[in-house]
Amino acid sequence: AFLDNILTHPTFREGKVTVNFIKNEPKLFEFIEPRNRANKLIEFLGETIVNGNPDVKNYDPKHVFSKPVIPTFPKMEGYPKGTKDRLTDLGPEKFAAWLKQEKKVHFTDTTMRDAHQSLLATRMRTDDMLKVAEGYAKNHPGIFSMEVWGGATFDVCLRFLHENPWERLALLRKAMPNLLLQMLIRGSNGVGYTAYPDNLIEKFVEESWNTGVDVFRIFDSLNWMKSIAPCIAYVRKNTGGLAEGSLCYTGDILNPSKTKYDLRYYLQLAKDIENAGAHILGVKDMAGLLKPDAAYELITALKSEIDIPIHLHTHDTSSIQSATYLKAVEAGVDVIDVALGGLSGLTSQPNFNSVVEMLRFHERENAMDTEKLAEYSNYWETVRNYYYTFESGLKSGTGEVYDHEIPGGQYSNLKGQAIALGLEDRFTQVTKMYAKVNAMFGDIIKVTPSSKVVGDMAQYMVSNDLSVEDIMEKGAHISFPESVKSFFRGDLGQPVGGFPKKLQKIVLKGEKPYTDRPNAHLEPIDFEKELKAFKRKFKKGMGRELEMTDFLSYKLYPKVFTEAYNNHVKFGNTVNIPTKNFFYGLDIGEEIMVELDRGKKVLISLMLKGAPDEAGNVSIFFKINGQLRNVMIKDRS
Ligand code: 3PY
Ligand code: ZN
Repeated sequence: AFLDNILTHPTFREGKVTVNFIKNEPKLFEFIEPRNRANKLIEFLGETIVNGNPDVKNYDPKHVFSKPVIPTFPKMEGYPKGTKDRLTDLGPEKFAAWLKQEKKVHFTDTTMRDAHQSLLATRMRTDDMLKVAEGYAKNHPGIFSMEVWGGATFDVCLRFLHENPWERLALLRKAMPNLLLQMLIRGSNGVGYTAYPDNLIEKFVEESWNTGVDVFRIFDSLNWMKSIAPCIAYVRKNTGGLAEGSLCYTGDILNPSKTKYDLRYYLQLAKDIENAGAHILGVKDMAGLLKPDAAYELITALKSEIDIPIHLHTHDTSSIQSATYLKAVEAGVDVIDVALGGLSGLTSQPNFNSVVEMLRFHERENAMDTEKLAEYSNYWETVRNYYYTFESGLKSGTGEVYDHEIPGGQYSNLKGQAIALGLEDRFTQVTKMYAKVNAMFGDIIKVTPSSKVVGDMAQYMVSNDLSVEDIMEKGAHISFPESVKSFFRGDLGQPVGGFPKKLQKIVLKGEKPYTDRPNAHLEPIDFEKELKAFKRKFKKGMGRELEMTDFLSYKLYPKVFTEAYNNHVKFGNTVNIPTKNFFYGLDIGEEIMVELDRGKKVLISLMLKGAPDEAGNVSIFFKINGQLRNVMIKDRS
């Protein structure tokens, strides 16, 4: 019929067909599209089958995957009311007041952000989240917030998963309309590794709210108020959401020999954050250094000094952080961060299911349906298997974290690299060097991106056999890693107590550092003009009109966005390919159902994989909805 429609079209009949005909009459040609899209998908799958997903290392084709069981939930029409409804009713100020007067402790579930960032190198795909998001939100309306966005997820979505992070957020928003959605934002560094123009961060905050974020956990990698305060102001001005200004905890307030970050320091910072307009105070213990007794002391003091509710975040790297939570709960903390069992523990957050049990019959108990929590935990535990090539290999908690102070996510990353290279013994050298570098830098706050600077320097020194003395004595002849130079130049802001002057001179070699906000040196963005140019540059689109959010992705990560775009042009939309097949291809005879962009589903099966010809091309036969198709893939091995 479509052919008839074309053949009988006046333009065609009058013999005036040009390329414009297709452009002007897109409806007539719609049939071509799904077919094109399916062809692109098998190009992608073919590539993965022949050459492997470039992001995957050490895949064992004999690895056994089991099928995750999606918890069944009683069919509910609507969603039970939750915290998002309350925020809409009350607005942020009154919401914060409500939270503060709650007797029970509340929970943030980090499974869809920090947990997989810390355990699986941030590789969790949207597809696996969406399978359970709706049911989870319906079954657990008592959860305070779902941390689902920001941190490293933005970069990894674009760079490795061929996903649009904004689309992830929008889809999760739709699936969980009753719960607060939370993101992590690195102050003036946004979701990147260096400072961005202020108006870019402002626009980013606004679009995040428009797309679905309610709680903005704002921190700075040096605890620098000049990076935290503007971001709090943007949330207040451009959104109806909650600004959670956060202090990053390091050191040990109970250790009398560690005087730089003492209780007084944290109390002052908390007051500054409150005065900057935060609705909630975040206490972000990114390395899991806050010991139980220190937590009691810190939270008790904060509770008496500030008026906003307190939200505690930790990592279980040492394996004792649930004790910290218990003490914090007894000191009156308002919300704590936990991850569902299957993705909890070690460098991730403490186990949600167990923390709920720990607090059963406690006077601040917040009863949850633990049977259902367990079902979701089991789901994640099985899903986790799809990501096994991204596991760090970490097997147990470590007390050494109190010495090296490496944040959870960074620890599993570094450890994973060492294990993969067979350099586990070298890893201890790196962690010890990490501590030395920190001391040499003047004992700084270490969290993305400042933690990366320390890590880069430590790895550089270990691999070049350099000691601290070498740096201080022969540094003039050493060319330092880019991130280190940038740090000493002031690109990440100013550390507490300033830079160690002698080392700064050695690193910068005469270049002049600055002491004001790095953002002040950056040209503001002319959104109107640049957005137009952006749309022209990427005019092939991504199967849809490009928007402001795409432009923001581009401004934050120009190179990564361009690659994601090129990938999309080549392979189309790959987000609906099941995770196992996205990373590891298909087995002969395996059949999968993939949804194309507009709700159209195709059945794809792998029939045959040929041997490479002389030119190295491999012929692969698929069936798409029963029809045989063939792609030729160059074997690049
Ligand atoms: C991030 O910035 O991604 C973090 O999770 C820091 O802890
Ligand atoms: Zn964290």
